[in-house]
Parts: sequence; C-alpha cells; structure tokens
Amino acid sequence: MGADLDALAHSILRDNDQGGYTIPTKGLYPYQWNWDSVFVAMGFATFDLDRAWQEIENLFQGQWDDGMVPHILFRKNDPSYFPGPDIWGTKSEPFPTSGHSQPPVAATAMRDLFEQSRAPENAERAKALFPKVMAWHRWWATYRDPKGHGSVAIVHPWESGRDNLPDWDEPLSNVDTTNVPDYVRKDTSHVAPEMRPLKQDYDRYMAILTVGKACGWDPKETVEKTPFLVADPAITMILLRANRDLLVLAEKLGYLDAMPEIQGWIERLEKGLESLWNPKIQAYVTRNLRTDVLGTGVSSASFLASYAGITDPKVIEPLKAHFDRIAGKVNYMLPSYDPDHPGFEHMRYWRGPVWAVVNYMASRGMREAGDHLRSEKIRKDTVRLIQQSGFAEYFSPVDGAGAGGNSFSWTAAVWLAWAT
Ligand code: 9YW
Repeated sequence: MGADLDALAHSILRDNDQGGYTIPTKGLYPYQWNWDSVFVAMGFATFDLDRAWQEIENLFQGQWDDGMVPHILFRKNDPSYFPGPDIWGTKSEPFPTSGHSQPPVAATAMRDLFEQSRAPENAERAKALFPKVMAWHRWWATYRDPKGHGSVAIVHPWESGRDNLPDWDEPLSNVDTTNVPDYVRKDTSHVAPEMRPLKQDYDRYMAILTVGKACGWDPKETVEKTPFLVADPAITMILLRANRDLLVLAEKLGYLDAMPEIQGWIERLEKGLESLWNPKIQAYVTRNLRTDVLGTGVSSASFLASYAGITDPKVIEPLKAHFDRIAGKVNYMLPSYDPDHPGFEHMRYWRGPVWAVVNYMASRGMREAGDHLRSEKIRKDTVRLIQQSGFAEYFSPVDGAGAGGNSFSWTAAVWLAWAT
C-alpha cells in the first residue's frame, strides 16, 4: 500500500511538472502557485534534490523589483483558470503574474534543502537564493504592518492561501461589489460548487482585485486603498518561522551582516502575534485592520504556534485543550475551522476541510516542541485520509471524503516528504 502510494505520488509530481516548475493540478489550477511550488520542492527533495532547488529558483523568476513574490506565475496563458493574466493586468517581467503574494514558506524549505547535502554546489544554490528571499521578507516587513502592530496584513483573501475562511466573512462584508463587471467562473466547471467559495465571495474577490489593479499593485497604495486589510495569524506565524530559518541560513552561509535585520523581524513578529491572541476564545485569530474587529473562531492557524516557535504555556496549553476538544468532534485532524463554530462546513474548501500541507506544518511544529502525541495523531490521520481517498486537494474531517481537485501536487509532495 505504502509503496503503491509512493509510486503514485511520484507520478503525480512528474505529470504536473511543466519542465522546471509544477502546477498544482491540471484543469483547475494550470499555473505555478507560490506556496504550492515550495511544498512540491520538499517532495522532489526526497528523490531529486536538483529538481527541488530548480522549483524554488523558478518561483523566484517571478519576483517583482520591489521584492514581492507573486501568488501565481502565468508563464503561458491557459483559459481553464479564472481570473487569468488578462484580468490581473500586471506588467511584470519576464511573464505576467498576479499582483499580491502568498504564505512565505520558501526560507523554511530552503533550509531543509541546504541541510540535506554537504555538496559544495548545494551551498552555492542556497547562497544564490538567499538575497532574493531576504528581499521578499523585507517587502513583508516594509509594507505589511501599516498599523505597527507587528503582525502581517493581507490585502486579499487569496493572499492568505485560505480563500474562504469564515474569518474573512466580516471584513469581506464591507467590500462594495456594485462596480464588478460580469465574469464567468471556471472553478465550478472543474469541481462541484458546494466544495468551492460562493458567488458572493467571488464577487468580493473580484472587487478587491479591481482596486489593487487600479493601484498598479503598488504595495503602499494598495494597502492604503484596498477594502480588505486584515492581519492573518497564519502568515504571521509562517513568516516568523521562515525568518528563524533564514537567520540560521544567514549564519551558515556567511551572510552575517543580514542577521541583525532578520533578528529585528523576528522580534517584531513575536510581538505582532500577541496582538492576534483573542483572550475570549483563547486562540489566535484574524484582526480586521479597518475596523479592529477580531475573528471569532479557532482556525487551523492556531495550531501553527509551535511551528512558529511559540513556547509560552499560557498559549500552548489552551491550544492543546482546543486540539483535544476538536479531535473529539471529527474523525480526521486538522479541520481548517472549528467544527463547533456556525461557520464550519466540512466539505467547503477552507471552511472545514483538512489540508495536508497545513497538517504537515502543524505536526512538524508539535514534534519539534516535544508534543509527539498530537503530532503523530495529525500525521496518522493524514495517512488514513490519503489511503482512503487518494491525493485529493482537501478532505472532509468528518467522513474523510476527498474534495476539490484530484492528483494534487502538494498532497503528493507532503506524502513523500513527511507523511510516510
Ligand atoms: C483559487 C493552488 C491554490 C492554493 C491556495 C488555495 C487555492 C486558488 O488553490 O487557491 O483559485 O482559489 O486556496 O491555497 O495555493 O493549489
């Protein structure tokens, strides 16, 4: 069984490989996505370290002059996805991209690849990428903390990578959709509509995109004008973790001058995370930076605390209690949203389903923190899900059914890199 699944995972990565970069799945997502590529690199690293580096290097081909690494790289036009390059209308070189970013997992993967081999060319590749990753992290630090809280703000739900999380409902309710031109979605022609965001969500996504486009996606102007500006605990924790890994790389690769700057980012993000702790529900939540309204639900983001290097028992203990309560409600951890919350829907995308990549990060953090029980619970549940339903995009935490796209690259990649 394990060997068959390993072989299938390899063939999924090979099939979705477009020659140096990998698409998440055919049809539904025919371009290169930012954090997908990084997880894919971790999968490649289990059998082809050169190809793993290439995936990340090629992601940085899409980096903008201001340091931003976009969430989608439109290397060639494919009408099976909406909104494509013509709708985004960015003027990026050498190919069009989307206008905002996605969770910055690259530095963490880069450290893993670097530590995998002592061959001199391995260190050379890490050295060449390092300044690009620095520039990206500096972009987050420069533009995405407009209120000075220390947390990371996003300008579009797509930037979070958790598109229709119930926590976005409140900030999205303030987005005016009256000027959104007619458009035709493609996602619901590939996947059942009940597994995808609602039309109302898409109208709002398009309205925000229109504002960002009018700003030319200039990072300062977009933050000033976007109708959606929300601090995201998941990106804050992922960037915090990534900065810790970047700091280790700076030392090992001899970029000693970069270390104080990275150290400053780490301290700021640690403080920022405190501003996202909701004492009422004892979990990390979103903060709408336009209205100061805090999110009300426990999302899987909270379980990335150990991954982010947070050790304070005043945080970790209540989160363990949430974990155990939720584990008593669902058959497979981690649901993307609290099953006791009215916003929970077990099959609808980021409103409940389990995502293998989030499981990987959460489980890794818990293992590193010594919580082997919960770490293993997540890993074994992920194995059961994939054994039962294959390499689906996401899974129901209730009955384990596969949902969204099939033959999904990042699910195959984390299977190889971590689950087995
Ligand atoms: C979309 C590719 C991407 C992921 C995101 C996920 C989804 C694309 O798919 O967004 O069109 O909504 O939410 O995290 O990177 O797998």
